[in-house]
Amino acid sequence: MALKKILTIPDSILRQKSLPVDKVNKEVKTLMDDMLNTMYEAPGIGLAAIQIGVPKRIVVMDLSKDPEKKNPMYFVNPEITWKSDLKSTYEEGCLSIPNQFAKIDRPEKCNVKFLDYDGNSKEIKAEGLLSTCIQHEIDHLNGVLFIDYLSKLKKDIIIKKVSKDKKETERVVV
Ligand code: GNR
Ligand code: NI
Repeated sequence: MALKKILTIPDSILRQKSLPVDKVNKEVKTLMDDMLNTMYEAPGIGLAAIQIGVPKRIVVMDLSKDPEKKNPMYFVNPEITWKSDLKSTYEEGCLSIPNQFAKIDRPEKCNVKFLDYDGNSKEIKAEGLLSTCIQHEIDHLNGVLFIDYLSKLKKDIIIKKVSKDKKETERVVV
């Protein structure tokens, strides 16, 4: 199973809007397997296909606290069908924005409709970390990043920091 490179800001591909998947076929399943392994390797708790450069509406997630007990979740064409008016705050990070964290307000609860790994239609009620994470991932599918919710000043500082770190890493590699 292939590990893919995770794109980081300011890569403009991360701003593309991903397209719906019309069938959960073998190709889509292989992509989901590669995404899951790339996410575990990172490590992270969620990954959207666009983060490895594929503009399809696919998300994988694993919120299990025990690395021995894997709990992979797959969301194809996820859609929020309901969200609470009540908001909650969570300290978010993103594999595409390495080493940067910020408190973000989002609806505390939401309902999400999607296709699972077998292509079956599902709808779940999400709260807590699952609610935060699925909203973060659906944002990726729409080209939105958590830094877009920050002030211009905070956002610019993060973009500058990540760009600088990226250039320094490039220098070491070269
Ligand atoms: O690994 C991740 N952790 C995380 C923490 C708080 C809120 C959202 C996330 S998702 C992130 C992985 C990622 O970038 N997914 O797109
Ligand atoms: Ni992210």
